[in-house]
Amino acid sequence: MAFELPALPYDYAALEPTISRETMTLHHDKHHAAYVTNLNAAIEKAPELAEQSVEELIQNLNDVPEGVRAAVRNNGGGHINHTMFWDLMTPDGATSPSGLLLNAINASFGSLDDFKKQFNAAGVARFGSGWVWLVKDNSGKLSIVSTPNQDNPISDGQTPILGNDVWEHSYYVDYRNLRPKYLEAWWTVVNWDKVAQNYSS
Ligand code: MN3
Repeated sequence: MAFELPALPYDYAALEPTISRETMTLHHDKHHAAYVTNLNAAIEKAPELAEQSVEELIQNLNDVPEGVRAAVRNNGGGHINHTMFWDLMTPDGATSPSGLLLNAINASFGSLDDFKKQFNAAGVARFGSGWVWLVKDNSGKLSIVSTPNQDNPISDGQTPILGNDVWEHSYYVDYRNLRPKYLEAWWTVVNWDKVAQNYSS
């Protein structure tokens, strides 16, 4: 019943030149793999948690025993965040949103360009390591939030439909210290079909 590292849904080099094979290999095979290994080690210390999905664990962190709570938060978060992240990128999906999703983006941010600007700005403003997210509330309204470390908005009752990883490990090989350049380039590999699916589900 241990958690498992999911395979990448495309080749390691599929997102080049935006994200290199080297970055994808390190990011998936080393970083994501370590979150899974460390999450399983934490669950071994609290076997009563073994029946829960990682989503359930992260949604109800206060129910996780204190002795393993930080490990579950960081590594369960790392597992859930990266599993979502791989699916949000593609070499060949829709390159922009349409339909209901585009309407919701326009309603919340004015335009797709304004949305991207605000999302990138939130990613740049995250001090240290973390994520920037597009989240949906219960009424379907969209907003941008940023979380530190491997925290996921589901811990705050929000539903993430898009997220970008602004830890240095996601861009340092390809963009060095230039996080804004990475955030800007990343839109070329976003899988808007998947974002639309997350929005409507
Ligand atoms: Mn990462």
